This record gives sequence, structure tokens and C-alpha cells, in this order.
Amino acid sequence: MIDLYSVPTTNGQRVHVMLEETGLSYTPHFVDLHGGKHLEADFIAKNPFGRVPAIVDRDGPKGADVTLFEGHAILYYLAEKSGQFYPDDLAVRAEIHTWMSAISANIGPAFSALFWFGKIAPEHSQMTIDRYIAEAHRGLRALDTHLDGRDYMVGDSYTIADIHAYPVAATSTASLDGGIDDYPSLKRWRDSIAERDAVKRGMALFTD
Ligand SMILES: N[C@@H](CCC(=O)N[C@@H](CS)C(=O)NCC(=O)O)C(=O)O
Repeated sequence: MIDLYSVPTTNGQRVHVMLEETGLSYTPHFVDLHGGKHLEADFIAKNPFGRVPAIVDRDGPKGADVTLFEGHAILYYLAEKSGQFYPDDLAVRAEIHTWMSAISANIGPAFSALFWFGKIAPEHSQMTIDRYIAEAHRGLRALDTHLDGRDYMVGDSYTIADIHAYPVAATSTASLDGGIDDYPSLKRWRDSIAERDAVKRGMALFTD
């Protein structure tokens, strides 16, 4: 059994989808960020950064608990544990690593910064907001260019790279004027991934 600690944001959704896709058994726990639950000692013991998502696998290797945070690290672990969505081919894996890193290191932080400077920060700096709008579009443009003529992010099958990228297309784009409409290949790919039953279940977690 895996304990999942999360919220229904882009960062959480990719882990929700992954758990649904693998069929691994898990118990979801909503973390009340507004109430500060992520900063309390029992959550800090799971992720010292005090951020969701995090998981605790009660059936880790050799029967020990495995506690993990950072969405992409969780996806790699669940892929290895379940033997799914992570083809055993060095070139394919290397390309998966590249896209997982690019999304985690570039696209995710651009949207996070845009959320902070655009919606939360008390001081309004249009220059800062414009910078992160441009960075967010840069990431979407890269995904759109890459997905031109492709059904999947990497190779010819559905992998953790698709699961990692999907909430960017499905959720993050809604925060930009124009949404996803300027990115036809990204939109086509998003619409096809959205058809998967496990994706529908994962995206619905914590929403009612
Ligand atoms: N790099 C992390 C980002 C996680 C993250 O920023 N989570 C947000 C919720 S979407 C959070 O916990 N925010 C609370 C805080 O930063 O205090 C990941 O990919 O898992």
C-alpha cells in the first residue's frame, strides 16, 4: 500500500495519474496547504521542503518504507516498481530523462513563478510577470514543436514522459491568455491522452 499526500494541482496530478495508470494500490491524503499542514512536523518528516506531492510506500524493497518527494522522482520509482511506462532501452530512457528534466527544471518553475508574481505577490511588477509569461510560452512552444507529428512524448508508446507533461497541457495552460489554442500539436496530444480512463480518474482526484 502506498500513502499519497497531495493536492489537485499540476504537480500533484501527474502522480495521481501515474498511480491510477500503474494500478498500484494507494490511499490518498489531501494536504491542507491553506491551513499550513505541509509545514507541520509530520509532513516535514516526509518532505523537508514542505511541499506536495509526497508518497510513502509501505511495501518498499525488502519490506521497508520508502518515502519520496518531487513528482518526477516519484514517477521514476513507480515506473520501476510496476515495470510500466519506462521502456528498457537506453536511448528511449535517455530521451525520457531529458524531457522529465526539462519539464521539472524549466516549465514547472516558470508557471510557479507566474502564479506567485501574477496572483500572490503584493507588489505588482509587470516586468517580472512578463518575464514568466514569456518563459511559460517558451516551454509550451518547445513541447508543441516536439509533438508535431508525434503521438507520444518519446518513442512509440505512452511513457512517464507523457504522464509528466500531461498536467502542464491540461492544467497549467489555463493560466495564460489564449490557453492552449496557440499550440495545435500540444492540444492534439493533450486531447488524445485525456481519453485514457486512468488519466480521467487521476485528474478527478480531490476535486469533489
Ligand atoms: N518541484 C516540486 C514542486 C512541488 C510544489 O511546488 N508543490 C506545491 C503545491 S503545487 C506546494 O507544496 N506548495 C506549498 C509551498 O511551497 O509552501 C515537484 O515537482 O513535486
